[in-house]
Amino acid sequence: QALPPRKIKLIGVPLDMGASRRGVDMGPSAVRVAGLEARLEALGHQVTDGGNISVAIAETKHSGEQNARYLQEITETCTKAAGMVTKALEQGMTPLVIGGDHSVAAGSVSGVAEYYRHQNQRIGLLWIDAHGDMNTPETSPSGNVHGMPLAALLGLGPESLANICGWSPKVLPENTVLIGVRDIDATEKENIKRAGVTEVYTMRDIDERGMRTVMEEALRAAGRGTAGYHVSLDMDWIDPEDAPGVGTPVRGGATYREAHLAMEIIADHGRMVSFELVEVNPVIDEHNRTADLAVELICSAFGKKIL
Ligand code: NNH
Ligand code: MN
Ligand code: MN
Ligand code: MN
Repeated sequence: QALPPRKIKLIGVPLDMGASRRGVDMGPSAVRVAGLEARLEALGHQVTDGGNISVAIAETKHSGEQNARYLQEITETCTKAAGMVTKALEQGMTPLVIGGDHSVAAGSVSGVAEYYRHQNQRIGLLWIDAHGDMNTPETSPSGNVHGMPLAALLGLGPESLANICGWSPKVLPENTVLIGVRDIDATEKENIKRAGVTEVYTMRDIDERGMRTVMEEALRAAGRGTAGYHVSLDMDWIDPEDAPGVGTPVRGGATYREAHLAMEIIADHGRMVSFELVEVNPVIDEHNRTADLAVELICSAFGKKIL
């Protein structure tokens, strides 16, 4: 049903220091409990669960600078995640990273970019999120690092995150696409401009032009001149009606079907090189339904078809 079959390396990252609401550290467990491995294998893929990366417990650490709390611990975790992602790709496997808060993306995307850099290729990036995650410590209204990973990947900072694997930037603005945004901080807007990211599809664009058109354009931009693209899916992209178990719910998100359609289109194009799903918060979920939806969407992205 899902052709061609892939070897998938599952990497759990129980990180919640990047967010102020606690509980996303339980995300990897909730997504496993929802049957991730078995359901991917039912599609014909071969899944190897690499377990969870060891992550510091917030209570055992000092938060450090208030404009980027736990930056040091987060950088350490992201560095480990990057290494595991690069290694999975070297072994011919497709990395599937489960967070954890979205700051992990600074590591996973770095790991993918590092692998392709050795082949003189670059990658594209689909950032699917209610938020832009384009803050720097200077512009962040919250000091939460999960609002900064995309800025790091584009080379705006924070510096320690931007320089994972020893180089920066990991993606070019023309291959970076924001999809589904509806909550951008005023100062963050400037950063998006400053970074040169023009491929921004807001919820309004999806409303007016439809998910199919938006995704076709998005995939074209992410794929232009690249080896393929990494998909970074923040579950708060989806409307809280369907995904209540997220740290920062924002009304007016993608519907259940729009979300599946986006993933189905990604699968049809066949150019996704790695996938990550973040911000599932079991503490405020309802009977694990956000994690169940997460597994469904991953299956659609890995080729599950209705018929
Ligand atoms: N923009 C806000 C901040 O930087 C919120 C970020 N929260 C997210 N991002 N969940 O995806 O603090
Ligand atoms: Mn297995
Ligand atoms: Mn995010
Ligand atoms: Mn978000």
